[in-house]
Amino acid sequence: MAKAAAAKQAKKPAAASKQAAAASSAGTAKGKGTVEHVTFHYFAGLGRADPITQMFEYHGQPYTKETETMEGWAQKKADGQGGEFGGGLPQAVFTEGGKERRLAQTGAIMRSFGIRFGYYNTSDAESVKFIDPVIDTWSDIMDAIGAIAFAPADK
Ligand SMILES: N[C@@H](CCC(=O)N[C@@H](CS)C(=O)NCC(=O)O)C(=O)O
Repeated sequence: MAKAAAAKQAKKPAAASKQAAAASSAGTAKGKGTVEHVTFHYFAGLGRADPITQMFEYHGQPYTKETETMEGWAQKKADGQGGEFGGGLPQAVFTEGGKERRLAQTGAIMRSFGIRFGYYNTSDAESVKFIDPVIDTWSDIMDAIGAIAFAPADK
């Protein structure tokens, strides 16, 4: 019995170090997984760009915010520069492996960089359960505010 308890005790450090290894392989070290530079486009103010800015600041992702005006963005969209996924802002642009990458949709941008930085474990269903509702609720709030802010004057 004492032998079994001792064996169980001896196993504990191994389990603890396995856990620590798993945590470190999740890659939450600041600065890990960054790309050289991200330019994200959004209007003046924080709005949908707020969580992206916070994540980049916290993790140390070099970035520049390119402020768009309503008129300027409408013109870019008319000129076919609105991106392929809906045309709304924010959009994040960066170069990787010599190729320009453009991401649209707040949730997709957050998840994409969250995976790169190690904050979103794609093989753990709990990531979806605990992280996505925060992002999606934020988007819902922005949709509600946007419906008021961009409502036609007669509404
Ligand atoms: N589902 C999109 C919505 C994007 C969106 O509607 N953004 C607004 C600003 S908050 C916008 O760009 N409006 C102008 C447009 O759609 O061109 C997201 O979450 O990124």
